[in-house]
Amino acid sequence: MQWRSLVIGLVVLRLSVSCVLWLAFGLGPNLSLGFNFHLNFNLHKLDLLFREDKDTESKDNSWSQRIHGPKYEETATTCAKAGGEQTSKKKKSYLRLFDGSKDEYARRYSAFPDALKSQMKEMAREMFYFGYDNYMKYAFPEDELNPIDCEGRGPDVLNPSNININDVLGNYSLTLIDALDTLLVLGNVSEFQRAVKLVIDTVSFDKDSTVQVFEANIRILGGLISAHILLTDPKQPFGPVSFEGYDNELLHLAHDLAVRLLPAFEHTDTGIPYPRVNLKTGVPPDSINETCTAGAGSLLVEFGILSRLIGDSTFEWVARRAVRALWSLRSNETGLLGNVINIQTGQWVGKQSGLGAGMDSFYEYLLKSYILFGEKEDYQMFQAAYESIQNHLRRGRDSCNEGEGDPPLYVNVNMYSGEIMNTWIDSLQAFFPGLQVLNGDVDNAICLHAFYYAIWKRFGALPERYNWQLQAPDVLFYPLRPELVESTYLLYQATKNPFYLHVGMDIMQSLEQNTKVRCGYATLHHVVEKSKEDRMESFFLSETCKYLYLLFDEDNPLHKSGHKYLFTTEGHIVPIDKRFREKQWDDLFPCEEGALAEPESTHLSHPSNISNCNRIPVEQRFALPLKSVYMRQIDHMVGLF
Ligand code: DMJ
Repeated sequence: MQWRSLVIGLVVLRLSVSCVLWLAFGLGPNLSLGFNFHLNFNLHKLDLLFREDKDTESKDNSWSQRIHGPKYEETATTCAKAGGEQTSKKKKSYLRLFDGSKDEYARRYSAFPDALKSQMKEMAREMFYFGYDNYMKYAFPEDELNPIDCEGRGPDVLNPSNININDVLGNYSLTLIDALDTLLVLGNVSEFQRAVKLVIDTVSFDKDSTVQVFEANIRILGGLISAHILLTDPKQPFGPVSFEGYDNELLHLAHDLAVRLLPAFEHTDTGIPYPRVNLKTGVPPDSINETCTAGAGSLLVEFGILSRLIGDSTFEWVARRAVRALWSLRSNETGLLGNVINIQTGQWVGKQSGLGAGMDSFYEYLLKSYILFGEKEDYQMFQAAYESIQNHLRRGRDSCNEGEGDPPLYVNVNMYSGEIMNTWIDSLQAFFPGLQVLNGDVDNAICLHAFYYAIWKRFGALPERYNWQLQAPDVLFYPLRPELVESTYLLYQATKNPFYLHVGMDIMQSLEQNTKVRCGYATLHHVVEKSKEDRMESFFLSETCKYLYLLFDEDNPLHKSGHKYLFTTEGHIVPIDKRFREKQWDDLFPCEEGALAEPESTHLSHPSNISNCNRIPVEQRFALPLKSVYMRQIDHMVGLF
């Protein structure tokens, strides 16, 4: 009986809403119960009805216009007629229709009590230890924890072609190495020391494991060098971390691994490395000649630090040569790179240019290498790449917090023509707002982050691919990735806006609710149904938990010690230290010009650092980072209401 009343009530309500819209704008018949598509469709009708200047607005800044293609055109004609009278009477924007509700957002997000912050910090700490302790109990020395069956997981030896597993798991206690510096961030010096000793005593790279060079570099090499640097830092900002008898073993292990990765850089005509090596035997004879841009071009931070620590330029040289080779193959027309390349011919096999899978950390390491090593060519490449991204990938209104039109979004385009190739964005792209913060572009960072946060709110996770045209996931899994919380943390550092603490809390609560299982946190197999896979990737402890904890721990030595740190793409912390800016060798490429010719003026405008937050207008630091009207617009566009 109650159900029936409820259903009848809903139908009546729906019909009333339709009637009102029908009378006002002629929209009634389109407002169906399957509202995701239609609401979006209606948004464009509203947009057209109230657009101030249809001709100038309809230039190429509206990505949602592309959703509907020819249908949009037809609608545009009809609506332009229908709305002509109203627009001539009074110029309006559909955004105003949302204005009435702005307080709802301000109420929800504009404060975050200290007590809640402490509670969230504790929750993040417990989250880490639930995963870490269970890994140590049930899985170590294997690579990963299967959190549902409470078992360890190593490489899939029975199925060598299972690259989803074998690219990452090398039979080298991956999760422990990846988690080392998180232990220090959490202030657990004794467990850090115990873990370091375990690594020294048990890990060997003399294994018949074929791993991806990129994954071994960011997770293992990065984990080892970060732990080594923190251990040997004379200032000991994380407490008395060093211990008697430590004889640079982590650095030796890192060096040993890097030497085993070097064959990837041999016998390649372009200098772009092979994607995989066998740690014992080198590049497998049946290796493919194709690799992705991120895989080949994101080795410079770890390889460069290693070179500078041990005084051997080889590692930095091969990594830099790969970056230069990729860079030289960018399109002359757009300045964009593709996502997959043939390492012998230099031909682009994948011509898609985007910010997510296959490309993400390539951009990230151009800027981070510059921040760390101070090499001008890295910054020049980054700035040129950023300009091409803004010119060819970015759609939507010009300013995040001003004006009309769709929210800014970065789409996947053909590297040569700049034409949109598909209508999805992926979960990896959520790292980009964090990089924009490092580059001082907080405005764009705020908007892109808000879009991903809206998707998170809708599913309680980020689907691996989200189709903005269909307002639905294209690829449904979520393997506990850190990118959104990473950007949330960096935006909080830049703005100190309590909004980002709420985002962090939301993320943590959904992780607890949707991914916690018997012995850890599990990959979501299906973000809608919330079914799970028995896998906890190592980056959950090295990144997701670390960024969550740091978000709520304002007094962490990382923030308060007076030293500056950089996060590698795997979230490993490295001090920005003058010793990494000093090379013990001459120019690596003495006979060649730089990757870019020297600019006329050698003056470079530097990326912002943390003190830049003082330059953010006060209202942006303490009110909502994004006006309510735009937040609501984004929520609407991802189908949240
Ligand atoms: C991490 O291993 C790194 O952040 C990498 O750059 C890409 N993404 C995964 C986690 O999602």
